[in-house]
Amino acid sequence: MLYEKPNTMRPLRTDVLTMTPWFAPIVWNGTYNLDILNAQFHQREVRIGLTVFAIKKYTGFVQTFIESAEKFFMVGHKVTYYIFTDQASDIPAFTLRDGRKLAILEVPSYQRWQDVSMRRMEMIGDQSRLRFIHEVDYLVCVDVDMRFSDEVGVEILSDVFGTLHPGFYSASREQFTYERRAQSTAYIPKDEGDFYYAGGYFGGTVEEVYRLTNFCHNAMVADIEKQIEAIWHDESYLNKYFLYQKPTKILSPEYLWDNDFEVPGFLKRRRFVAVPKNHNAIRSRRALQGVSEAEGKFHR
Ligand code: 4GW
Ligand code: MN
Repeated sequence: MLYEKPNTMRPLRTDVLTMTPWFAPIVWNGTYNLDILNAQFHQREVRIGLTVFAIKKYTGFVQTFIESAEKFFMVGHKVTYYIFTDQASDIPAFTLRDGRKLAILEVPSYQRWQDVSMRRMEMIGDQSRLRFIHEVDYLVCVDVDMRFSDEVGVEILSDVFGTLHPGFYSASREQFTYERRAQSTAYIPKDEGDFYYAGGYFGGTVEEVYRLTNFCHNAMVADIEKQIEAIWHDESYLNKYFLYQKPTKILSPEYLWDNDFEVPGFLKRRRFVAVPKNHNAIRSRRALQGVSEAEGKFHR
């Protein structure tokens, strides 16, 4: 394999943070060589599971999601799509590339959308233990109201990874919408926190995803007993987990973007973007100083 020698005296990106203070890479275009990484992951014959939930009306997002993933997600690797749904008959049939499979997991629906969102943690945890551990090496767990619009490959894989929320990559600690009530298990004090991670994109080895989802689900159940629900649901518990169990890799907003946002110069690629949906009255917009209305919108 031929490629340019890394140059000790020349950083590949100087406009963005590419490494956390705990030495976890932050994945930006231009910081890695995909050919080298592909060779490493092919050598290990790595199998990747991609989980999404399509409950109630969200079955309508599945077709675009899968078709775009076939073009851009982990091309050339072994992939299994795991679609959790309450209406298996609404999931269309797909012709997949070689080495790729699709499994439908029938799960209950919840009346409140907050529960639909939060219970993902419990269901991913359960299936990690029962099924995923026997079938794949890594899991990538994402929202379904999205489409892939550029390559997403093995550069994202690591023991446990999170993704910078596109509305908060430049926000201050005080602006992060962590849970601020001390009674909640998701509580994060004003003077703590590294990044604001998105609820809709995390992953890692099956074992690490089990630990993460199990923590978030247990924290949520503990809160239910105290009759409190964290402000941004599963996202709040995920942010609490990552505060003390720091991710080993972090994906830049290239991996989770909303085309309603103005595209900043440092964002060289938009690999996975929100599919526009009606933000109706059910979805309260958060009021946030310093963060634009478009960015607030990202949070229902
Ligand atoms: C408001 O009426 C709703 S419905 C908010 C979320 C709903 C929902 C979410 C749903 O009815 N069915 C469903 O499968 N979901 C799953 O939860 C789906 O995978 C979705 O991507 C994920 C998170 O919800 P969301 O994408 O609407 O959240 P945001 O607006 O933060 O992207
Ligand atoms: Mn979403």
